[in-house]
Amino acid sequence: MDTVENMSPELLAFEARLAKDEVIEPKDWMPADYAKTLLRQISQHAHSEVIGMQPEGNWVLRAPTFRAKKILLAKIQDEGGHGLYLYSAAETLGMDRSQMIDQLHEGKAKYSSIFNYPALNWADIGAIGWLVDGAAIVNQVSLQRTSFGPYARAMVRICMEESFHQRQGYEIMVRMMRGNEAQRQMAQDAMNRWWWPALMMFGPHDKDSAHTQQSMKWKIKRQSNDVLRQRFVDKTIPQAHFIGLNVPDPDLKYDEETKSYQIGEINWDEFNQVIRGNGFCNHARLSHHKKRIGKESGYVRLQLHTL
Ligand code: FAQ
Repeated sequence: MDTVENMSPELLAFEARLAKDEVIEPKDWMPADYAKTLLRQISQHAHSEVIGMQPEGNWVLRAPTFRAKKILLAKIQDEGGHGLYLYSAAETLGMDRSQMIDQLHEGKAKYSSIFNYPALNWADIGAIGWLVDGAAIVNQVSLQRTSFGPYARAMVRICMEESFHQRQGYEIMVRMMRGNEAQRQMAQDAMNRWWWPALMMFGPHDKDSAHTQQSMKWKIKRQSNDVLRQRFVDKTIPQAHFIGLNVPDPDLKYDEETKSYQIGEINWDEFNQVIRGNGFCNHARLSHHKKRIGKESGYVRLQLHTL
């Protein structure tokens, strides 16, 4: 463990900068493990944005109106853009995008568990925008203050776009809840299937989270998994109730004192299965990605060192 006596002058200066909330830039000195943690998190975030285009992409040709189709197309395009900003931010740490993609294809890098669930009906597109983008915003607003400059700046623009995405999803849910009984049932069914996986997006409980403690010391993460999950819960449940959706949690309680909801236990076995590759769509998502931009696809990838 580092003590002030055995810390190098560079490390002392780095810690002092963090303590003053200074932003760390790519050419600044940084501990190797700080860079490694950032590269892991930012590249996984980038992979999530790009893999996350798949469940929605499936619905572009099936959108119920031309307006809905245009909005969905614009949203999916934004997600691709988010992937690009994030890959660019990660590349400033010295690894090029093709290497990150190889890590994804080899199972060495993850992407968000949420994208291993299928989008079965049009209400799922509403639930993805409202719940998945809604959860992503809560996490990403916090990351706007992350200590690494390129990541923090990417988050600012991403959050603005995610906020539009969240609203387009909620609009779909509102419309379906104002529709006929079959449409209301579709919306409730989507809520039932996406609620718990959306809560899992924030990662394991703080006590079980391998990286939170160190990432918070480095100010890579500004708030813990549980704090952000609770913020999402308190923000989203009133939105569900407002349009008449039930939250599929028999243990849900409202605490008048803290003005906060207490949720039931998350199914961590399911979460672990999904991140180990055994979710409904893991195989389909990765094989589609490999087919499109894998080594054998014929897609020419730019290598940083050739630029
Ligand atoms: N899925 O110690 P922690 C979006 C892994 S963007 C899969 O707590 P950490 C926009 C974790 O990597 C959604 N794996 O980890 C959109 C670690 O494994 P590792 C993506 C997960 O990093 C919407 C292990 O478990 N957002 O949705 C998950 O401190 C619609 C231990 O966990 C981000 O990536 C999970 N849910 O905290 C796009 C945000 N949770 O790496 C298209 C940035 C945990 O050691 C359509 N990332 N793991 O092998 C973060 O804020 C953090 O990385 C957390 C996890 C909070 C996700």
